[in-house]
Amino acid sequence: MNSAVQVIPRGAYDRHRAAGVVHLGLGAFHRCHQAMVFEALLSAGDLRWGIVGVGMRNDALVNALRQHEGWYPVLVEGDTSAWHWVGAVTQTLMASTESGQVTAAIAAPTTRWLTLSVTEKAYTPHVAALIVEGLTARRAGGLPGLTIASCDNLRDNGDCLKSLCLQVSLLNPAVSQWIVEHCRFPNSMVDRIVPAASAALKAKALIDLGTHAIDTAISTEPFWEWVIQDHFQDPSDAQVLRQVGVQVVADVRPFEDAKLGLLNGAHSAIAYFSVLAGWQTVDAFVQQPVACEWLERLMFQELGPGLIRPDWKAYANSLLTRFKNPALAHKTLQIAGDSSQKIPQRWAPAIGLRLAEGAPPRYLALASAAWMRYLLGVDEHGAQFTVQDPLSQQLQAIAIPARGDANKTVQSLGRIASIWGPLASQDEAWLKAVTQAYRDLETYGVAAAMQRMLVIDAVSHA
Ligand code: CS2
Repeated sequence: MNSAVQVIPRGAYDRHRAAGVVHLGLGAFHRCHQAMVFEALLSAGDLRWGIVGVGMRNDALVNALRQHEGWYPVLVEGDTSAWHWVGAVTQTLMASTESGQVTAAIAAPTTRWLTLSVTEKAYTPHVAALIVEGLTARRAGGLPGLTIASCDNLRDNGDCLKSLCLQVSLLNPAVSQWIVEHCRFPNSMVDRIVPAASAALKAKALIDLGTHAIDTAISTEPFWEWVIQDHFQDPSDAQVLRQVGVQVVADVRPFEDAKLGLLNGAHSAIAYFSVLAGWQTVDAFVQQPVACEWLERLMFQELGPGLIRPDWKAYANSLLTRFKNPALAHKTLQIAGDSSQKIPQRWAPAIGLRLAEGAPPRYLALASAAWMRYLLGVDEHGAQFTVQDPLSQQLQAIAIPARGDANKTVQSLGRIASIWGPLASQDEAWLKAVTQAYRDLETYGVAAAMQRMLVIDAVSHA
């Protein structure tokens, strides 16, 4: 078929011999991030990075991948576009029906790494139990421990996973001790924007590659970053990963804080405003001069200062460029999901920092008010949408009866300490700023409330 889009040929490595990694969570992000890093290692001849991909929820995807023996195409879209075939996922399993095989895969002699991208809300004893079952079998088989790497947007994601596994193994102290002695849980920062596959992408896959590519195609941006703590069960992996562009560092914190605050923090703000205003994609938000200027202020005045990633300003500028990539068509409603799990990671630290300096952050107050307004599940034009969140029922049961009452809304939603942190949820000046912001949103609407804020700032700095 004729196509202007380049198609990179498939890697020529022996997939039947490729093994070494079990990955939990076969979502779009994993397939465009870590799996492509491991694909590079496999293509360079190191066969220890073949992946047993475990679908945690999406059985349809697992079935689709199976039909193509795990192969799937990734469209990398920037100034130029190219399809890359990825074959690193050599085997697929479903956690729901094949947990015994998952345990066996974790306990296989060839397995060296166990990785996860299961989203923030899935860090539960249930997932840890699956891991610990596999590790118990490894120990019983006299096998070495594993590097167990979380690839989710959580602060201290490796430490968090480790403590969850140790909690679950408490009843079996010998296993607990074995995990501590033999396994390593590096913290990491992962970054690549990967929207859910759209109908438009499926159409491109059909035209460029043929029908067999439709169900598994996925697209992403050229940029990616994986910064991981130098803390591996096999220390020589550090050098191996560096060869394909992974940054292996002693301390991930500066990178993690910058990414969660600037990228994810900005994303969440973009998402709630956009869902309310009816802007469907991230690029639709940043293409508007007022919204883009407002976002820059949020990033440079409130989310950025205090970060210790040395190049955070350059990173913030590069994010604005990434957000403008129109090819991604990254849906704002998708990003808005799971807000109760995301806000504590993304906004709460910056709010706390600014409050400690003595002034409630005004841009974050408007974003927080937008989140509260978003929980009503209806946009500024009266169109309804679904609030996807593990706590949606509880949150909407607070938000909906308080509709139209800014004070009641903020006094109830703003005091949830698990979302805002113990300080902000008790800080009267902050709650007052959010209440005022909520009134502004109700009175003027999203676009005019942003513009008003910019004008007031310009006048007060004149
Ligand atoms: C986004 C992230 O959906 C979201 O909440 O903020 O998935 C974001 O695209 C990635 O973390 C980028 O690395």
